[in-house]
Amino acid sequence: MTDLGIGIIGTGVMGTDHAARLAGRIAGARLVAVQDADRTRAEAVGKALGARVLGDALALIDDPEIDAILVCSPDASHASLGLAAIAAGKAVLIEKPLAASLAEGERLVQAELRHGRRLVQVGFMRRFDPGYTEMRRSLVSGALGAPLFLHCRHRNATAPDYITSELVIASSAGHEFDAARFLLGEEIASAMVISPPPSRHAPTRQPQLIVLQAESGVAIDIEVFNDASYGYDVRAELVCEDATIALHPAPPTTLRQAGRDGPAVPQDWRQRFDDAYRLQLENWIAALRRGTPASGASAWDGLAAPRVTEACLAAWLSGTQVLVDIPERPALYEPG
Ligand code: ISE
Repeated sequence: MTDLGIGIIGTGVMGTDHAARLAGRIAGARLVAVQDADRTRAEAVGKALGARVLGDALALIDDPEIDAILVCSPDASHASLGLAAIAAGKAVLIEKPLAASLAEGERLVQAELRHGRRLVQVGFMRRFDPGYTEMRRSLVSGALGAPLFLHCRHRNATAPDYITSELVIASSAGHEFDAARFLLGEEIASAMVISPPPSRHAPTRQPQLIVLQAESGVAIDIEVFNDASYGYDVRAELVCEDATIALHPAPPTTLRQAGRDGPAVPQDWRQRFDDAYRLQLENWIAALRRGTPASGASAWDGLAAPRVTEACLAAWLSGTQVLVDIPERPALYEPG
């Protein structure tokens, strides 16, 4: 079977990262073309990796040499590009978020339902991180007993100025909402939010402490702190009746510096989740080649995160606990 032709829309931080991975390390696929609103940026990636550079995202989707598309462009374009990929009958992996708003995400899900076959995967890469998958596997095995608490920490060293207190929830915490749904295998039922004062490093945005309750009653607390200075630090501990299990990212090096000895802390998510991004792409390509639905987050999962976000934002503004709207899951999105 010939390699799948892949096109990447958006050659910013994530598009460039995926392009390098696809061009070098993923069997069964080849990077055919890239596109970016900033042509110079696209040309730099295309030239370095031997891919064609196209001027228009829709032309890339319709290109006969391209079998599947990676969408890494700004959030506001995700839904329309996803719709165009569905209309062309091509598989598409959309970097999170699925869409910039709940309404746009719903349109995408409706289009996929009308198409009748799953074409959309959302880039919630943590579902492929060896730590998270092992936590899920242990829980499902029954060895831990029933889950009671899930403690999550999400710290960025720093964040761009456009990240507001709302985006701390909508953008950063979105990964935690999906990770909690993935680990527990159930929906989130309610949300509360408490905000400590801003750090002096970013006086205009508040870190957030989010407390969720899953449908079964499992209590989930999430610290999201985008200005932690020291590095990128994602933690999770699942406390169950008979045992607890926690992520233990093993950095490949130990740093001895300034009188201290310890594991180095990654500076951003590309380093921390390098394995997860690679495994996500490998699984996506392998599923497409087999002709089976991809095993990553579906468009339905992509829509669940903004539903939890919506409840969190209402809870934040009102200072109360808010229920999450959980519609019935269509058969197309039942776990396989
Ligand atoms: C960013 O968009 C991501 O997806 C990162 O994984 C997350 O850590 C960061 O906070 C987000 O802004």
